[in-house]
Amino acid sequence: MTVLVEKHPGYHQISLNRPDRLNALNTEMFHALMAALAEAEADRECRAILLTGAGRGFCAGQDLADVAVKDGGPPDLKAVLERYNALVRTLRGLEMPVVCAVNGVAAGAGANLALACDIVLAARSASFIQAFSRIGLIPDCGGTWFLPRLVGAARARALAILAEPLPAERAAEWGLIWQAVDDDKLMETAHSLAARLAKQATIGIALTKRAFDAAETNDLGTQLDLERDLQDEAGHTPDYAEGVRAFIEKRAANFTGRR
Ligand code: LHQ
Repeated sequence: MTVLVEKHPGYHQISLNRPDRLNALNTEMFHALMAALAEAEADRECRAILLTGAGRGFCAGQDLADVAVKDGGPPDLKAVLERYNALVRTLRGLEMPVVCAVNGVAAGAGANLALACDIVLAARSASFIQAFSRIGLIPDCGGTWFLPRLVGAARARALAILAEPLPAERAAEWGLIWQAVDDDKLMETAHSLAARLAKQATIGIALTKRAFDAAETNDLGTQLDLERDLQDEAGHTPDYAEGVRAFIEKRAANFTGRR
């Protein structure tokens, strides 16, 4: 099984599982990952996802053995990228938060897959490598979009061109990720975060994700209009009614995550 799914109360843990290849992505793993995400989406009890990797790495990007240039020329890289693009679009569009626990090296598409998630934690020993330039490629999986937005143009360009490993702690200092965590605390921290998110107002979080993504291309006026519409949608959820009621009654809210 190239991807493992563990169901916890309120959330699914999805683990990339080719540890001897540092969880490099091949076609089978791609399909298994898409299926795991679809399963989480279809499960009404699932209100958050925890994505991580088995073994000492998070994900070493595309399995290079599958895309080696042979006598007939390069493989169909456009087809490979169509798959990656579908994966990134799916992650961003999921109507629930995705926590990524980067347990070890995240390279190439593996690094940018992590950046597509909503809240990224990384073990202190983990690192992020925009490995693409080492093999003559450009950052994909949204790398050229995520990097400058997260760390600014100067750092984005140097990371992409030099392909030097960025240690987790510096990644957190630079705003590439949310938090670097001691190795032995990573999974504990990630699980408690996923469990906490699974009790939050899920639709509000989904609409927040949508608003942030739209803000990347909207002008302020358009974004204000979008916030008005999404807030109206959030305001019609039972969780909004419950949230306000709980505040007034000075008790913890009991959110359902439903529309
Ligand atoms: C691997 C891989 C790997 C296969 C480690 N493939 N086996 C999109 C579309 C089309 C084409 C291409 O790409 C893309 C997107 C991309 O993702 S491009 C970027 C692809 N990824 C890379 O270039 C990273 C390649 N890996 C590495 O540079 C190193 O493995 C890192 C720095 C990640 C980790 O280094 P180490 O900790 O020293 O581990 P290692 O290199 O010894 O790897 C362990 C094993 O995993 C090893 O196999 P072996 O049989 O010797 O034990 C590696 O060959 C294998 N492996 N990454 N991407």
